[in-house]
Amino acid sequence: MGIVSEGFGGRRRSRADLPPGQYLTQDFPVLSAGPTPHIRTEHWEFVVTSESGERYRWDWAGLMGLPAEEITKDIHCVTRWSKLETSWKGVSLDTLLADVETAADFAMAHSYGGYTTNLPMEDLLDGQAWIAYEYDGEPVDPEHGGPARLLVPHLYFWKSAKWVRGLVLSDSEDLGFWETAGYHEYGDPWKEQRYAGD
Ligand SMILES: Nc1nc2c(c(=O)[nH]1)N[C@H]1C(S)=C(S)[C@@H](COP(=O)(O)O)O[C@H]1N2
Ligand SMILES: [Mo]
Repeated sequence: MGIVSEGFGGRRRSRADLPPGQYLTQDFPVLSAGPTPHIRTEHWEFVVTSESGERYRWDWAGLMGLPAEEITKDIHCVTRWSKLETSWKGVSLDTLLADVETAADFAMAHSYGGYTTNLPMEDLLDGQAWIAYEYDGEPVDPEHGGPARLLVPHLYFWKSAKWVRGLVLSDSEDLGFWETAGYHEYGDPWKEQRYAGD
């Protein structure tokens, strides 16, 4: 496999589809900062906490009852691998946040296992972010964040919190796990925002 790949849809993809400093991979690497939590869907919940402290909660049945979307997007890890046209199914954050009363500018995603990552609210809306529960037509593997992960493919993939369990909305920006460790607070792969100050 060279720098040109057919992709799943047959559309010809080229180096122009790769952000600077990235290389293409066909496999799906696993990058986890700790052990893989195994969460049964009976115990799974997703909680959005607004800046006023109001909580909005979905259990697995609630998530399954929401309109789902098929998503095909390129993903870019800050360790420099990119994978083109990955296929997911999930619920858009537009759908989940539709009835959440908030004027917050920032969100912190929290995961089972303790991982966190910060995102501007505007990057979670307008068809840019999903809670994904299928990958390639199958339930998301636990090591890839199943039963459900955040998917925010326009930012470096560390923003796509695996085993996501909630969002805490806030007027001010806090830093998550990798952002506290020196990674960029925003993480735009096209601007190569890998580390703080890039
Ligand atoms: N909860 C959690 N989410 C996480 C991570 C993690 O360590 N824990 N790693 C991040 C990083 S750095 C990347 S590149 C992607 C990797 O997802 P994958 O293992 O499915 O390839 O998950 C992101 N989300
Ligand atoms: Mo990553």
